[in-house]
Amino acid sequence: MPAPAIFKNPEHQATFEKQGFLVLPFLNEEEVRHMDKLFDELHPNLPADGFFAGSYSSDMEYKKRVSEEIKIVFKRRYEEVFQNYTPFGGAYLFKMPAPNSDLFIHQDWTVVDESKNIALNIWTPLCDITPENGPLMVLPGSHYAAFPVMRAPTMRYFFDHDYHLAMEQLEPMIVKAGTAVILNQSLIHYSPPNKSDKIRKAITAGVKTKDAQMIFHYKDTERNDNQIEKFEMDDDFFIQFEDFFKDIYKRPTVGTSLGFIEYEVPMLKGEELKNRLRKMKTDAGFTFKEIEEKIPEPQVAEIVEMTSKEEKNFWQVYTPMNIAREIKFRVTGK
Ligand SMILES: O=C(O)CCC(=O)C(=O)O
Ligand SMILES: [Fe+2]
Repeated sequence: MPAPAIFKNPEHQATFEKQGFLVLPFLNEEEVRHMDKLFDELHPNLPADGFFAGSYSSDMEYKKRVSEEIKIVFKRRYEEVFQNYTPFGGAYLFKMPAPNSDLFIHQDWTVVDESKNIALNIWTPLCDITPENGPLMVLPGSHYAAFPVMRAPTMRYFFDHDYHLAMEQLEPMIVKAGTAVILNQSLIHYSPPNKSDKIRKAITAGVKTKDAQMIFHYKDTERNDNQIEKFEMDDDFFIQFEDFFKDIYKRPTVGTSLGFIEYEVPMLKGEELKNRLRKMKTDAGFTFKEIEEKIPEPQVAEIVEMTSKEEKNFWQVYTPMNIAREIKFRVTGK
């Protein structure tokens, strides 16, 4: 049994199921201003560069305060948009204007049993998003219903081996401040560096199927088998890590172990991955970008034609720089 409908509006539900995400106006101007002001109050000293999530912080008070405020401010709209739901808090996400502020392509962790329940990430920017300031980019149709996989910090992504094939198919979410991109947490997403001259602030707010048990998986990377330990967790476990980048890779010290399950992530690569991504994207109603992988040989016929027309010899037309540019164009289309 898949998760019961979580959107009140059947059209929202249908679009969300098809695409794995839905774009909806969410916070009004006043709510955006309120969350933006709170961010400034709580972050008097900003880092020089990088991407940050509030959940990386070791300050428990700060993380609880933000998570509770998100539940309060988002409630107005939750009540209008959702049914059969439980909110589970959230965090600020910010990108400093710097080349290292990108976030690697990923799927969010499995936090509910996705065969029965659903977990949403309501990603809401506090400024207008442009192609330059680090937009969220999603791979339409790559969610659990199309390809059911489990995710955890010590588990690989099914597209890891050839992740560039997934990168090529991402679509940027160019949305105004307060407009949410509501993602299924299993959807593949990424965000490029912020190339503007201002910080890019956003909020991630969690909503799940009503009363769904939070779960988390731990794969001991020392083990050479497919045993994965499953834990029942509190709703706000993602803000309970003290030293985020160390603790997420360790066996959890909070929650209750339910014992082990046998599971192996199906790893796809090359043509098999490409075909799967093509199906995902086209089923979601998006165009798959057919990108030629092979670096083409310079085509002699073309050169001869150009040489006679332009009366230039090979090296005048095809300087090493031109060749490099041509190859880049043929590979990336830019
Ligand atoms: O804010 C971003 O750029 C990325 C957000 C993200 O990965 C998430 O909300 O799960
Ligand atoms: Fe994410």
